[in-house]
Amino acid sequence: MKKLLLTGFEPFLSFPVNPTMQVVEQLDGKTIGDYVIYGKILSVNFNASGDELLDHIHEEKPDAVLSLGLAGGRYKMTPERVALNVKDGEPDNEGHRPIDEIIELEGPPAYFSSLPIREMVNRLSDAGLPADISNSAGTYLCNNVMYAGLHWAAQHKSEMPSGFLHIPASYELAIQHGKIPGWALDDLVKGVKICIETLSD
Ligand code: PCA
Repeated sequence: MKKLLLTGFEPFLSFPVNPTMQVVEQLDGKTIGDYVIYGKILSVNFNASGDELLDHIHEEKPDAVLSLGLAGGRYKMTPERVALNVKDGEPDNEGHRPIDEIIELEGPPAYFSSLPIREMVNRLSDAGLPADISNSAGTYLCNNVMYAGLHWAAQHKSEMPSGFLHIPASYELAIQHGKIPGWALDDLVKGVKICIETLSD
């Protein structure tokens, strides 16, 4: 059986709950396709989250990595196409706010996801779940973690598929927030399972 490292994030900014945490908690320890799921929650901290991901990669030695992030306001599930070598944006949970910073001084400007993102979108759509490829993971923590995983794989000449899926808010979060669309948590879980199944075939 192969191992899949599935990560989510803690709450941040104006989002008092993060549905990625709930999805990861529900799927941790489950078997999906060829993979046993190892679920971990990352902090929303520019100085720590990339290293947290790499520590989990070193500890668990996964065969694939799928990181989840909340994209509050998006209507669809969106596998990300690229990670940029940039940190910039709103303050993280420690109040740290990088402006126009480089993540890895020696790293390339960007990495493409090594997940089968087109197949993921096709299968999500076939299952009746709105989905699209996103061409920007932003420059906040999600991009930072996606870049960290792909940079590690490049440096270690690893063929481990790695990448990022942004998910919409849950109903619970949408109601608390008041200005963003929401999905049923069960549908968010179903969509993430479909993406993981795509890795098995
Ligand atoms: N989403 C944020 C960071 C944490 C999360 O769940 C992002 O899109 O960068």
